[in-house]
Amino acid sequence: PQAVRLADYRPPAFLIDAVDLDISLDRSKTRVAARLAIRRNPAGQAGAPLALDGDGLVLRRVALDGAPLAPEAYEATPDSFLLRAPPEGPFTLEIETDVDPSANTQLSGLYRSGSAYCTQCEAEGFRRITYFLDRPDVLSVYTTRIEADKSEAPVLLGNGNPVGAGDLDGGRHFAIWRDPFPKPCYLFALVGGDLGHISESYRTSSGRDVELAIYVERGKEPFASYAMDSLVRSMRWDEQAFGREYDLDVFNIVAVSDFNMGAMENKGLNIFNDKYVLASPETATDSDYAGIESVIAHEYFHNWTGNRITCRDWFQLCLKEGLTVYRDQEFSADQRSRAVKRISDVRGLRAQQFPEDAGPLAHPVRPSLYHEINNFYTATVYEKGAEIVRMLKTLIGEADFRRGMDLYFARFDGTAATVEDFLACFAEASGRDLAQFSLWYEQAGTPQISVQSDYDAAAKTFTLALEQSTPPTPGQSDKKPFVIPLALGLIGENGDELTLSAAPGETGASGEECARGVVELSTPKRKIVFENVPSRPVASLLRGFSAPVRLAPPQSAEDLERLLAHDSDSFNRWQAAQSLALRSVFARIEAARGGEGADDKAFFDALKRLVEAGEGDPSLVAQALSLPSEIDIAREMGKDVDPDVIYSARSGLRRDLGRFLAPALAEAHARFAPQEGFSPDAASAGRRAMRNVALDLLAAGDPASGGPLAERQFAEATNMTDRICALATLSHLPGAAREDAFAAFYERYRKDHLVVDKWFALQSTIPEVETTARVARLMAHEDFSLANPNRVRAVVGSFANGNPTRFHALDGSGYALLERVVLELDPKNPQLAARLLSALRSWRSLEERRRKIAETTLRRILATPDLSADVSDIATRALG
Ligand code: HT7
Ligand code: ZN
Repeated sequence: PQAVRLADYRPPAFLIDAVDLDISLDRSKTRVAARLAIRRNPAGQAGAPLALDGDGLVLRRVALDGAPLAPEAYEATPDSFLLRAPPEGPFTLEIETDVDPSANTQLSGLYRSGSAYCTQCEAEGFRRITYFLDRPDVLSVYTTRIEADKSEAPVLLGNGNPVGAGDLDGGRHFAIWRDPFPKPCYLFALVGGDLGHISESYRTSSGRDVELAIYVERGKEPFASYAMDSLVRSMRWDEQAFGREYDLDVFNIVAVSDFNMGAMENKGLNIFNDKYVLASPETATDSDYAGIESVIAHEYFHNWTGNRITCRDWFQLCLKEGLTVYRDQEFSADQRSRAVKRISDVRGLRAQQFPEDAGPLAHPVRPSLYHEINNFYTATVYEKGAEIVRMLKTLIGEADFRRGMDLYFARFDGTAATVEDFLACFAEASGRDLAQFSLWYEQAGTPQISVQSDYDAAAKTFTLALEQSTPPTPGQSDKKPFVIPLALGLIGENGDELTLSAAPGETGASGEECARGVVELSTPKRKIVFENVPSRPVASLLRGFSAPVRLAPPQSAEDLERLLAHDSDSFNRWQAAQSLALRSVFARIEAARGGEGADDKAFFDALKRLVEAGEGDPSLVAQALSLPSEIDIAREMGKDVDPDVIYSARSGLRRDLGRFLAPALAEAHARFAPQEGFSPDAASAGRRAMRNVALDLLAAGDPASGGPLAERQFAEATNMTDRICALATLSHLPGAAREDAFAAFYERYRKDHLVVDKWFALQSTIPEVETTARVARLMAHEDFSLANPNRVRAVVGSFANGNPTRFHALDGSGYALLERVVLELDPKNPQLAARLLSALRSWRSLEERRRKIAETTLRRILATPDLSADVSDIATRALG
């Protein structure tokens, strides 16, 4: 496919003010009649023909201003429509196309999920329904008439408000929906099916009544109540935190089981992967509940950041996605423990975005070129995009940030905006020049910050010498310095927080920086001298992870222990535990090569004190005990990664820690036993997290006692979190008990596809040689289907992304399995195939033998005939 470049952006030559759709649903031949009110765009290229996008369409009829078009007046292929000489004035174009929803395995455009009809139009799916100017800067008002068999699809939903409905001859019926808010076609949606629903009335802060409904497979209605609760809380929060009210009379959510991503924010009609809607204590884990809350919020928040203000072009994707992720993260932080939420977001960023930024698929948060836009729904655009918004707020302060957001909403409502438009609002609100800040959108790569510290006991000064550098990334060899907000504090000898006092002169931090505890690093180097420091402090740097950077080199063990015990910043206390664990793993790796072994005594003692303290937030203690994953360790290593070496060093640490803490862990496991009744709230989830991390470490320390404890918990569990965590612990202990538990789990939940996904995923991540064969068996299981993305992700995605020793097996069997699935899936669902292939994005950081096999695999995939644009783009860039 052709490269698309940001620099080539031109306004559309035509605008489409109104779209009237008449869609007659049929399983294999759905008739789509579109009437488009078109006019030339005064800002567009004069005299241009009208070129509409299509994708696999069958044209039935076309008319201009009511008269059929002569064949020589236009040129139509399945993928394009050209009106050679459009009128100079406004005109109406009527186009009738046929589409086959049953044959749509890509899950883009109009397709069937189970027995329902549904759509997915972002990014370029609308062109698979009708010919159109399929670009986000063409905003139209839509009226949609949907017709279907009443028995097959008694529920007919569209965007906007319902304005009509009725019965027709032959058992058919119709519904008419009108959306008064101009929108790009990627926000179009319809649903038809025999669905159940729950509903609730919501009154906005200005007193408007909105009817909320969540549609699900019949019989699943009770499972949607947490999603509804999350929706109501999201709506209230957006009013309070951002002054944003909902704007239609109805808000509908539909859950479907076949969906390429998490959910979609179609105006007034969000369509969800049912994984992010359905929950009950018996079937959903605490992390499922948290996921539902955040995805419901995310899609709802798009109503303002994405829908009312949309993107001018797909290069601006972060404008809606980064900002909306930031908003959903803040929402969840307000609903739950802010510290735990931050830790979990940073874990996610480091696990997904850092490797992306360090490998061949690295791209700026706002890319300047793409071949396949579907491959740019990335952790960089979403998660790093959110970090940029958070940094902006840190830099300009809360009040100016809110003023900037208000200005953005006021100025760009109803338009398709750019990152420049967004930043200009904050520059205006704060009076600050954001030119250098905008580099965060333009330059890829994760900045490294190195720190030298020096305490002068005689002068009672403490000096920090900071330096930033950013490694080269594809197409960007030289990086300019970023503006980096560095939140910091100094921890004194007794663990007290020292007051920051800047030394006068050039090298001091400003009074304001000291007062806020945030210094700015905007040059390659900066030296900061603090005065009146009574004794050697430990610097607590990058508090709350105030910028998406790497800090190097790590501090000494003693400094980290001081931070773990005393830092007032919860994030950095957790970070200290992670850094100490990493030191231990690396020492163990060295020891295996004949070097000095790890001395973990002080670290283990510190963790023991945390577990025994029994006060504070158990979820924070659970986080401190959750060691860096094998993938975290590989990332820190950076090069010549051998997953087997990492696995055995990490297992050794878990074993030793489990043994050392055994009595405290056993006590915690008992202390946090389930209470009467189940609540998904953060406090209860924190208790469960602590209980389950204790169980897992106990079993790592002593399988002989931990195994039976896990078996008991598995059998007696009263909620899915406790049951699946027990099963996860058992999954690391080969033997009959484990296999019996898997069999019992399947028997119990075989009717619930979301729980069966967990059963598949857990087996795919067993770190044993036999697992690759097990995964092949799972793919032959009667419940496995390549047509269902959640199932494919559960089996193959979990294997490739969550089982490093097996996926990177030295005999190449893991890569061979991925290759086979990618190539089989590609003709059916290229978006999903491409995402799976991204598991190979860090192949260059592997040790030589694995690197060679990975490269050969990528080359073979790339040489396969008829590869989709999606997969060939990933393979090409991964090799590039
Ligand atoms: N904005 C939505 C993105 C999305 C999507 C993109 C490409 C292909 C399929 C898709 N489904 C949903 C989801 C979101 O970020 O809110
Ligand atoms: Zn989004």
